[in-house]
Amino acid sequence: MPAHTLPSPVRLLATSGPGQPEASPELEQLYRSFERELLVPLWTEIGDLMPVHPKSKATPHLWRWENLVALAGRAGQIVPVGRGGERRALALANPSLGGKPYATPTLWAAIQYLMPGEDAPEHRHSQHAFRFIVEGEGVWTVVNGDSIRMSRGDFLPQSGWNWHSHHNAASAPMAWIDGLDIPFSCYTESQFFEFGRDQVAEAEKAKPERCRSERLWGYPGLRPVAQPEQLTATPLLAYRWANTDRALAEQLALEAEGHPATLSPGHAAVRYTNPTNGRDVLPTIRAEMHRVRAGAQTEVRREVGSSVYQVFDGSGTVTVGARAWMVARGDMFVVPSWVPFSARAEVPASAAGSLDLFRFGDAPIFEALHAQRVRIG
Ligand code: 1HN
Repeated sequence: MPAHTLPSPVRLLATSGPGQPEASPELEQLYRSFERELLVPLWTEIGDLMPVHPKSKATPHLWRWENLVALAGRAGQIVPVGRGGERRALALANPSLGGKPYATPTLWAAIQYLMPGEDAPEHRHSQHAFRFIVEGEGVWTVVNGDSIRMSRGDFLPQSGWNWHSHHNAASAPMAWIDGLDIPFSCYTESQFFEFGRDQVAEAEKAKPERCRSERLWGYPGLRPVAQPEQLTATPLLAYRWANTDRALAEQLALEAEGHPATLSPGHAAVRYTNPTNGRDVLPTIRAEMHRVRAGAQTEVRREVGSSVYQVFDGSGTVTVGARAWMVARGDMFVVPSWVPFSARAEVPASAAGSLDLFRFGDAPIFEALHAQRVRIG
């Protein structure tokens, strides 16, 4: 049997510095013995194990929507969607996460594309997911038999272990983004997956304007008394753009009238919540929409945990750590843990515009563990 060896990154080297022993032949021998026994002394490691604040492996990165859509469209021409591959989805791979299809250490983000008349087959998984639609319409997603219209600006949470399939009922292709907690569930080795029926009944491919969950749960401040009091994931399966837009516009209008309503001057924000408890829509994923008034700038914020943003509308500049990008509709970018983030909305040449940013992140995980911290400024 070959002796165990530690992978080279943890091969023990005598180093100089505070708290380090003098290099000597005896120390070398001791370190080789540690290696043979698969032991690592803390004094050589503590700086990496316990940095003074989070130092993310992920890097800030931006993907341009025009490239994402162009490549998804090419895949639409030559890659069929069906059982086995399951989804025509292209995942954003953060350049410093070892080639894995992970946008951040906890979050998966992708553009998904369906050609006219196409079906993405039914399955379910324990990972929590959502869809957000930056442009287009015509696809219905069927979640446990409830057919949900997908249109620009809508947010559709889909908690783990619910059956789902998608159907493009329109005569044009449609793209949208998916977010899932796949990296987190991989890291915690908690994944389950099951195939569903190969064909969804035609009757389930209904195209209602409003899905059953909206008809039951979609009224602010009103809950159906017959339903459970507390649900860990939201029972409301579609959050419509008209409501989100109105909520943001009113925050800015109230601010202009002198009433406190916004996060900071010119920066309105809403969080999508579970109507049974007011908490995040999904156990592992927080989702929000932010609106920055033309010419305004958000405060600089650092948070424990990572986020992915998609520009919903408008244009401006986003600054993530040492990177800054001019962004426009559809562009997606990553804000790693504890990296400072701010956004400034461009002043458009004509008409009053604002910068709308859809954001999703892993904050519920850290809040549940009492590990959340935020620093402003
Ligand atoms: C999935 O089921 C969807 O239902 C999207 O649209 C992305 C990525 C990995 C595994 C399952 C969807 C997915 C996924």
